[in-house]
Formats: sequence, C-alpha cells, structure tokens
Amino acid sequence: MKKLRIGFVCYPTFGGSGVVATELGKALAEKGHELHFITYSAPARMGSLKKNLYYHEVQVSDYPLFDYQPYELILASKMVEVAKAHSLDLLHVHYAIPHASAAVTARDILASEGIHLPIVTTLHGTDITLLGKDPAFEPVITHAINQSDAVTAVSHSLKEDTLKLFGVKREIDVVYNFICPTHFMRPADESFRNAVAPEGQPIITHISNFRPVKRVEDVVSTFAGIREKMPAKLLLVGDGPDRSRAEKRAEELSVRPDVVSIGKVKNPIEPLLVSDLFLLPSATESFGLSALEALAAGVPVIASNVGGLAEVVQHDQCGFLATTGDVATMTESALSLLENQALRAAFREAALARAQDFHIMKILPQYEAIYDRLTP
Ligand code: GMT
Repeated sequence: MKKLRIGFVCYPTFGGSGVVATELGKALAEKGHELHFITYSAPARMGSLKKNLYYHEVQVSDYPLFDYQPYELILASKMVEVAKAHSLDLLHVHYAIPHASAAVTARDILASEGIHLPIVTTLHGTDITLLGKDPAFEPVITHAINQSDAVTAVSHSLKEDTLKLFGVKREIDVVYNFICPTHFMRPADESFRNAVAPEGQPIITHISNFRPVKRVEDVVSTFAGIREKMPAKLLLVGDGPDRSRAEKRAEELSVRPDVVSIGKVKNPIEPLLVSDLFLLPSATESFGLSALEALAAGVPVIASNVGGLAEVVQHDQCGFLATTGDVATMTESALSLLENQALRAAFREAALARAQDFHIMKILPQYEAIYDRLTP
C-alpha cells in the first residue's frame, strides 16, 4: 500500500467516535502513513509523541460580533490550510456534523484552486440515529453524505438506518469498530478490585457518557434485581447528564451502598479488567464500542438488542441480548452467569475469541483499501 498524507477530523473527546478515529490514526501512522489530526483540542487518546503524527488545533476566535462562533467555517478554513501546507492526499472525517459538511466546503475551495482532495466520511451512529431525525440538520447531513467521495458506517444496522432515514442511494461501506488487543494484555489492578469489592463480590460494570440514550436507570434496576439474589457491586464509569439520576435511582432501590460511581477515566480498559459482567441496555447503539472493549477484556455483555449490538455480541455465547427496557430478562440473564461459574468461564473464553474478529489488523486494511480507491 502506498504511503499517504491523511487529514483526520474527529471529536477529540472520550466518545466512541473520537476514540475510534484516534486509535485508527495512530495505527495508520505506525504503518508509515503521515497523519494530521485537525481538531479543537488534542485527541484524548492521542498519547505521547509518535512518528508520523501531527496535531493542528482549530482555534475558535472570540470576535465580539458572534454570539455563536462559526466553528464549521473555521474548521473548513483550517482543513484548507493544512491540506495545502502538507500536501494532503485525502481527508478522513469522523461524524457527519459538522465534520463532513466542513470537509465538503474545504474540498470545494481547494477544487477552485485546482487541488483535488477526496473525502472519506465515517458515520458513527448518533449523527444518523439521533441528529438525522432532527429537521434542523437533515438537509446538511444528506448533502454531506451524498457529496463525500466515500462513506463508511460502523455496522450494517447503521448503514441501513442511513439509507432509510436520509433516502440516500449511494454506496456505503461497512467497516466495523475495532480493538487493539495489546492494550488489553496487562494485569488487572487488584488493589482497585479490592477497593470496589472488598469481600470479593462480583463487579458489574457500565461505561458510557450517561446520556439518555444509554438508559442508565435500566442499568441500576438490573443491578438491583441481581443484588436481591446475591452480593454484588455496580461500577459506574463515565459522566454525563444522567449520572446523578442513576445515583438517585440506586438510592430509591436501596442499593446505593453497593454502587461505586467513579466518573470519567482516561483508560476504560482498567475498570473492565476487574469486571465480571458488562451492562449496556441502550435505546439505540450503532455498534457499541464499549461492549466490544468489554469482550476484549474477557467480560460477557448483557445488552439491548438494538442497532448494531447483535453484530458484536453473539447472543447466548459471549453475552445476552434482550428487548430494550426488559430489565427482568436482563436481570435473569445476568444471574444465570453470575450463579454458574462454569458458564461464566465459557462465556469469558467466547468473549475473548469474539473480540479477535475485530482485531485492528483486520479492520485497518479495509480503510486502506478505501483510501487506495480514492487516490492516484
Ligand atoms: O455512544 C455515544 O453516545 C458516543 C458516540 C460517539 O459518537 O462518540 O458513539 C457512537 O459511535 C461509536 C463509535 O463508532 C459507537 O460504537 C457507538 O455505538 C455510537 N453510539 C450510539 O450509536 C449511541
């Protein structure tokens, strides 16, 4: 594969799309491509200095006339600047709004100067399943999808949603999210495990941004059902609008003393390595990167059967899927694993094996093939 100079645009936060983009960019840089991240702050997972990795900050001005800063325009200008200064071969943007639409503007500006810069847009989920339903964004998202030179979706479910919700007829490649198995090859932090579960209770974990779509109250209700039958601890990782609601629900259900809510962590793999079960009862989930990361840590997953989750979690093998909101079934499934050590061990093995299907070395060449198609 020829070595390319690639501009990467993503949300630099801990969200799934930013994590996938950053890890992909780092892996491409390791393979010898030159990667230029164009974001408003350094991507959370970027880590320390690496060969072939560059970061260009999009600086939002504080011009007094603007009540709202036109971030998309500033981003488009930055894309043009970086593309010219570093002779980029292509732009790979993660998340439709505003990244794909800004990229289309940047590409048009460059075209007017005789510079060709193809755009790859990766759709991650909420840009389609939540924002896509909002008439305030729909025409812009449709335009950005239609105008991109290649579009990828992180699951077949998301591809179908995109075709259905936007009425687009174009080709969309499905390229799954991935894991880097080496990140999981480390011992669990026993002192952290003891702090969470001092009497060796099983640890049930949920990791998310605590937005309503994650249905964190179902997490707590499922845990309360488990706790009625056996000692256990619930480890909540992350922060967001519904964190306090989850904690309040735990109080209402009298399980608050068994809930450890630690907030955002830099590396979610650490809590996963001490976990016995992972809960993800979302209302919608295009892929469920956190579920895949749980599997890669050998943790069976109990999740809702929505979006792309069934493409990741094999029901009754490495986890269980249930209808969204069906707390009773999720509780029953969780107990079936927690009360049966042999079954849990079998699911753990199946989880580790399943995660290998999403090894970065299987996924990265799929992106490279798309880049290859678009560059001379
Ligand atoms: O889950 C979130 O709310 C964060 C969101 C994001 O854009 O960062 O995650 C979406 O993209 C991830 C990476 O592709 C997927 O694994 C998540 O399933 C998806 N979230 C939803 O569809 C709700």
